[in-house]
Amino acid sequence: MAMNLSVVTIFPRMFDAVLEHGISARAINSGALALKLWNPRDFTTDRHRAVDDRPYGGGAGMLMKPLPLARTIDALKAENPGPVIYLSPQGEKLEQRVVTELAELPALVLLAGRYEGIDERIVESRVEREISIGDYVLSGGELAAMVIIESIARLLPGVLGNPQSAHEDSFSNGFVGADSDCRLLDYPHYTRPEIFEGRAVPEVLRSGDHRQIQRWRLMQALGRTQARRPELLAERELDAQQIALLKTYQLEKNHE
Ligand code: 9WO
Repeated sequence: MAMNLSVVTIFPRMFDAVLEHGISARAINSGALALKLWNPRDFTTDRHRAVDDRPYGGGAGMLMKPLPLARTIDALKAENPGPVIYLSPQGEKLEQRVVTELAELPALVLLAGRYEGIDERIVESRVEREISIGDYVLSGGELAAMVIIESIARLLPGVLGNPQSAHEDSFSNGFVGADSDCRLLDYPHYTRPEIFEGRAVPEVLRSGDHRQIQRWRLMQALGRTQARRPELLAERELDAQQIALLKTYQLEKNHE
C-alpha cells in the first residue's frame, strides 16, 4: 500500500521540487507515495484570507493564526489519519533511525510553519511530534518537510528497484555501513578516468580483489568516521579487526 503523506503549507508550489524531481517524484509516479498539499489560506473565512496575526505580548513579526490551521488539519484528518509532525528547531533531531520509523507508517501529516511560528494551542491540540532537521533557523518548515519526504521516499518498498538496496550499503562481514543507521560514514568513491588532474584512483580498487576492496572500504569508513565524527565510533564496540584497520589507516595517513 502507498504511504499517505499530507503537507500543510501556505507555499504548496515549493513542493513542485519533490513532486517533479528525483526519487520522491519516482515514488509518487510509481504509486508508492501519495502526496497531497493542504493550504491553510483555503480554509480562511475572512475577507482578507489572513493566515497570520500579531503575537500576544508583543515583539517583532507575526504568527500563524490557529483557526485556519485547525480547520485545515481537521479537514485532512478525514483522508489522512496519520500523526501530525510539526517541523521546528525545537523538535527532536532527525536521524536515520527516525526516518526508518516514519517510513514504516501507513500515513503521516507534515506541518510547515511560517513567520515566527504557530500558535502554541495548535501544537498542544493537534501535533503528535515535533522534529528538527538540524540546529539552524530557516524561514519556514517547508524545506525541512521536503528533507523528510525525500529521506522517507527512498526507503519505500519498490522505489529503489530492489527492496533491499537502500540497506545494501553494508559490509558483508556483518558490519552495518553508512546508510542503514548512519553510524559509520561512507568510504570515498571513484569513477573514470583512472587519472584525473594528476590524481590516481587507489590501486586496490583496480585490483579486482574483492576481499581487499571490502577491507579497504571498511578501513576508509572507520578512519573517516574517527577523524570527522568520533562520537559515532564511541557508540559502538570495535572488534580486533576494526582496531587493526584503524591503525593501518593512521599509518597510511602519516605516509602521505
Ligand atoms: C523566527 C524568529 C524570529 C525572531 C526571534 C525568534 C524566532 N524564531 C523564529 C523561528 O523559529 N521561526 C520558525 C520558522 C517558525 C517555524 C517555521 N520556521 C522554521 C522551521 N524555521 N526553521 C525551521 C526548521 C524546521 C526543522 N528543522 C530545522 C529548522
